[in-house]
Amino acid sequence: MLHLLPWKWAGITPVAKHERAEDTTPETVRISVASPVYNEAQTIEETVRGWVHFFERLGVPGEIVLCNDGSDDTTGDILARLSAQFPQVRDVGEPNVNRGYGYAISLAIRECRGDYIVTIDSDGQFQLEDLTEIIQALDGAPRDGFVGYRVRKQDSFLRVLADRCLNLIVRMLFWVRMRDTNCALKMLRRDLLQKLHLESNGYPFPTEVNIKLNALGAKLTEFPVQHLERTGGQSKLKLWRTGFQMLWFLVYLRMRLWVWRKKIIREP
Ligand SMILES: Nc1nc2c(ncn2[C@@H]2O[C@H](COP(=O)(O)OP(=O)(O)OP(=O)(O)O)[C@@H](O)[C@H]2O)c(=O)[nH]1
Ligand SMILES: [Mg+2]
Repeated sequence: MLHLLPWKWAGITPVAKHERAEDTTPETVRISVASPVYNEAQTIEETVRGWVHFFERLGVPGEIVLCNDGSDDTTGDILARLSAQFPQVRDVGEPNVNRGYGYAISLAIRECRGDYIVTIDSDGQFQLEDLTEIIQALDGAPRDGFVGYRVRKQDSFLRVLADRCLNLIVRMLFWVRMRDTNCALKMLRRDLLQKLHLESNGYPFPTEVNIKLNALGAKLTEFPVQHLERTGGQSKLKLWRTGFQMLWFLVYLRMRLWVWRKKIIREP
């Protein structure tokens, strides 16, 4: 029955699992940041430098894995310069193809080597500082992960409304008790996240992660996140297109989880 659904509408292209490049600094990397980047020339330098300084200030080893897929501004050049300056910064994207938000962040996640992976947007609307206390207390309280909820989403009325409706639909359809089911900022155990079968190549990606972790019974803690206004560049999210894709994806996921619970497929 799953084959009857038009996959294209739901934006599904799972990233193939593959052998990663040789791991040269395995035990020094504790936290990896995985982030998608697309046409962010106006803000990316400040954002990445901010992340590098965040780890320096905290005294925690960290790496920053970015995936720039097909930007047609100077984002690629800026990332090349930053990677040359900071060995802990890498761009793992394919420069000539644009495959979408979810596909890009999946590629970045696949290349991470830290104990925990932080997923975050690269447009400067989220800050790693919201994770400070969690990271400082990590050894004392091992959890499967931490998922953010935006205290106040800085967006137009229509987008905030659409986000609230989505939240409600996800909570009802999937019995997810989280406050904000589509928040991009999370910190999850690497082994857990890299094993997850993730399929969305678009904006439903953060919701997919939350729904699948919830279905697997992961021990997650919610934390408050400040959502800032964009200071440069443009949003790539097209509300109607994304909304339509999201709804199709949720229909697909509902069916997939049902089939998984019946033990017809092995992973959610
Ligand atoms: N690699 C890659 N990154 C993307 C793509 N689309 C968006 N991004 C990145 O994903 C992040 C979120 O994109 P935005 O367009 O800001 O979307 P949003 O934050 O959900 O929506 P707004 O609240 O309107 O800003 C940004 O850091 C973008 O650079 C894509 O197709 N490929
Ligand atoms: Mg944004």
